[in-house]
Amino acid sequence: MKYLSPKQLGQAIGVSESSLKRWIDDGLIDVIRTTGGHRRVELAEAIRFVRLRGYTVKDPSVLGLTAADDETGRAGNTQLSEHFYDLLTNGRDKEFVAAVTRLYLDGHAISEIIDGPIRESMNQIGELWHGNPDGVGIEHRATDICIRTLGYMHSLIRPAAPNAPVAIGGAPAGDMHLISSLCVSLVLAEQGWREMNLGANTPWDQLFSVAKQEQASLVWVSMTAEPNADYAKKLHELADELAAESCQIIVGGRQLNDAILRLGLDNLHTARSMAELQSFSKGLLAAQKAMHPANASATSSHSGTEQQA
Ligand code: B12
Repeated sequence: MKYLSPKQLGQAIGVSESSLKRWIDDGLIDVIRTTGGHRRVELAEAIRFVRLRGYTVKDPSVLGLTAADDETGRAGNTQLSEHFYDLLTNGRDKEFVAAVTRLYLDGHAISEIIDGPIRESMNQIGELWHGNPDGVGIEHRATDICIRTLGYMHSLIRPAAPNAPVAIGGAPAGDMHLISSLCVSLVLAEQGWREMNLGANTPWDQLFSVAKQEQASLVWVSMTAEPNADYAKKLHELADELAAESCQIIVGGRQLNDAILRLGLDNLHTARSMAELQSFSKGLLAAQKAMHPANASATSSHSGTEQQA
C-alpha cells in the first residue's frame, strides 16, 4: 500500500502543502499518522479526493502512477473508442492502462469508461474473426489487456469497510466471458460493496451457496454467451432461494431478453449497462443504510465517488 505525504500530494495536483494540511485537519481527506505524528494519505484516498474535487493530476509520477496526457482526458467518446481499439488491437498494454488511469483521475466514473470506450472497442474487436486471419489472436490479447487493466483499476479503489454489504456474482454455467463480470465487481467496489467475483462459468448452485455463506445482499448474473436452455428456470430458482435470504439479484449482459424481463419476481432486477447498475446499487445501499444505521459508515466511506457519479 502506498502512502503520500501532504507535500507529495500537493506537488501532484499543484497545490501548496499548507492547503493540503488544512484540508486534512478539516476532515476532507482521511490520513493515518506515522509514529512521529506526520500525516500520510493512502494512495486510494488521495485519488478519491482528487476525483471528487476535480483537481487535475499534473504529475502522476509523484503518485507512482503512469497516466496518459490531458488530451486523452478531453477526447470525446468516439475518439476514445477508436484510440482504445488501436491500443488493444496493437497490444499496447501499458498505454491502455495509462489511458484508463488518466480518465479515472480526471473524474470519469468507472461505469462511464466501461459503457463507453471499453465496450465499444471490444464490440469492434469481436467482429475481427470474420475476415481477419489474426482476428482470434487479437481478440484474446485484447481480452487479456482489459482483464489486467480492470484488475489494476481495482487496486486504486479504497478497500471496502469490513462491515460493508456483500455482493457476489459471475457469469453462469457455460458462459466463458470474463470481462463483464469483472466490470460489475469493479463498479460495485467503487461504490463501497465487499464484492466477490466468482468469474466465468459459475455453476448456478454455487451462486446460491456462496451468497448464503457470505450473507450477500446482492447477487449479480452477467450473461454474454447464448445461455443453456434451462437458464430461465435456474434464474427463477435462484431468485426464490435468495428471497428467503433477503437478497436481491441483478441480471445484465447482452443476453438479457424478454423471457428474463417477464419473470417478474420481486427480488430479480435487470439492467443493461454499468451506469444502470451503478444507480441500482446506489438505491440498494441507501435502503441498507436506512435498515442498518450501524453499518452506515461502511457505505458512507465511499460517498465521495457516489456523489460524483
Ligand atoms: C472477448 C470475447 C470472447 C472471449 C472471452 C474471453 C474471456 N476470458 O472473457 C472468448 C474468445 C472466450 C469468447 C468466446 C465465445 N464467444 Co465471445 N466475445 C467476446 C467479445 C469480443 C467481447 C465481450 C466483452 O467482454 N465485452 C466487453 C464488455 C464490457 O461489454 P458487454 O459484454 O457488451 O457488457 C456490457 C453490457 O452488456 C452490460 N453488462 C454485461 N454484463 C452485465 C451484468 C450486469 C449485472 C449488468 C447490470 C450489466 C451487464 O454492461 C457492459 C458494459 O456496458 C464479444 C463481442 C461483443 N460484441 O460483445 C464476443 C461475443 C460476445 N462472443 C460471441 C460468441 C459467438 C462466442 C463463442 C460462441 C464463439 C465460438 N464459436 O466459440 C464463444 C462462446 C464461449 C462461451 N460458451 O461462453 C458473440 C455472441 C453472439 C450472440 N449470439 O450473442 C459475440 C457478440 C461476438 C460476435 N460479434 O459474434 N468470446
